[in-house]
Amino acid sequence: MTNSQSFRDFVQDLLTVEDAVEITTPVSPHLEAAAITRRVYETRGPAPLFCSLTEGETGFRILGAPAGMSPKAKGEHGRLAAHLGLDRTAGPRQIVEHLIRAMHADPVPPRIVESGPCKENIWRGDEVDLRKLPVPLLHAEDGGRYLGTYGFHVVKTPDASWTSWSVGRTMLHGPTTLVGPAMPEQHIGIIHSMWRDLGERTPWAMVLGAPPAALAAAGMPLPAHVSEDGYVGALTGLPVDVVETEQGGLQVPATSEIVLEGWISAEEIGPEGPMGEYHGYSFPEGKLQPVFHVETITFRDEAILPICVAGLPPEENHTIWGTMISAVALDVLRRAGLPISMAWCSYEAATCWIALAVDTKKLSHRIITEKEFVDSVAKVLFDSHAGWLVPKVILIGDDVDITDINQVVWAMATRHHPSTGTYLYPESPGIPMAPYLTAIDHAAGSGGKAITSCLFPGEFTGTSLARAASFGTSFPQELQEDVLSKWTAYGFAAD
Ligand SMILES: Cc1cc2nc3c(=O)[nH]c(=O)nc-3n(C[C@H](O)[C@H](O)[C@H](O)COP(=O)(O)O)c2cc1C
Ligand SMILES: [Mn+2]
Repeated sequence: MTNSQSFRDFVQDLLTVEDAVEITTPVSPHLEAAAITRRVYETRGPAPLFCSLTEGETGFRILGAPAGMSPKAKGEHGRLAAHLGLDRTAGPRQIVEHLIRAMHADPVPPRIVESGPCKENIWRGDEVDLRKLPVPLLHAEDGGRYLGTYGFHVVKTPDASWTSWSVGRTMLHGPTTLVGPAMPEQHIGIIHSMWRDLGERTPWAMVLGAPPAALAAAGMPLPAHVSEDGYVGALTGLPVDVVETEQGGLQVPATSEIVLEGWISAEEIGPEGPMGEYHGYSFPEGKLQPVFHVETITFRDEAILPICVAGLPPEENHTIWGTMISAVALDVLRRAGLPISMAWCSYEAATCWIALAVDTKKLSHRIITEKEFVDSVAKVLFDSHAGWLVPKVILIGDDVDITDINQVVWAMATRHHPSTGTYLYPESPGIPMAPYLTAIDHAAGSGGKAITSCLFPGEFTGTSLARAASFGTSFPQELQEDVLSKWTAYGFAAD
């Protein structure tokens, strides 16, 4: 078992490398844990493990910022890399290619085992009361307390051919009920409607404190009918050990911290939200969403509930969701034969834009206008499950490192032609969450998409005259090396 396969091992390892801190001071799940977690994201502090909570039954713990960013010296993407079984030093390119490799490998289906730590404690019948868990209030303006912000839904098609694991939020609705989104474009929505069409409720489980690789895959827009469990096996190289739910019919990872078992009502809806969200805002209105009924709760001893306190980047909607979208989008574009060498949802852009690096050498070998090229990117990306999630696309020549936000800003300011470089796709359907959408957009189900080209005209013909003026490009290699070797001798501090 490695850190990517067990949340408990993952947390232990974070503590060992001092990228998590055990907090024994009593902390309230009512805003205090979230306020600390928010400050941790914003200061790149170690993930807080709250060991003494003032609400909920004793013994439960909370981990904040499970995939928050770390300081450079500790590996900026270390927590994310650890989710995926990579070394903490792995950077965006290594992470994205690792995710893509597993998409092309044969799925490794999960292995059903007899029992596991998630069965150490079982609440059934009258014992089931979600308020016994430390359900946090995450922002003062939220419409309720959120139990599920870093867990995934488990549902299966009626013919059992497709198991879907997907990250989605759930808010406390009653002692044994939750409410949360199940959008028709997301796989939980598709499967929920299959059961509804049969006139049945949807058998459902929610896993909190899942194997980190499983959580990441559940936040990844893999295509419909692809079971995330088999993808996780391919990603980690080992089948996920799963146990049968107490109610039967679904399987959940054996090492999970907390498992909720029940069903989604075919008809019933309840008020959900508002909640501070991934784009960085909170709006005053909630929505009516499906009701999830919890009939059984199983959990590990000293169970740890992970939480994401959504809002200004970077939090897990950016580090996990944004990275997973980047990998799937890059794979879709490459498979279509487009000259795209990297895709990156800049964390700073709150998963509202994706930058694409264009292989300008390959581009120059095609006889194609900018409009034709941009349209071909739009066609491939906007028709994909991943493309639905991100409304804005930026195309930049691959001399720019699109994972460096400073370089992206420089390219947008200096390469984008203000009168000809923006291409609009107003009819393209997209996620209805974008903060700028109007009531008319919501009614139409499309807020539109845009592609911003930062490609120089000469990059289509191999005749671009622009050369970056910088340390790395304006001096002979030999001189650069000489300067670097004498850097401290000049009197500067080492990098
Ligand atoms: C921390 C986090 C929270 C998320 N919350 C939601 C959510 O509440 N609703 C939603 O539709 N997607 C949410 N997502 C994104 C989905 O998990 C993602 O789009 C995934 O692809 C959905 O699974 P599916 O492709 O199997 O439908 C979240 C992702 C992360 C990482
Ligand atoms: Mn899916």
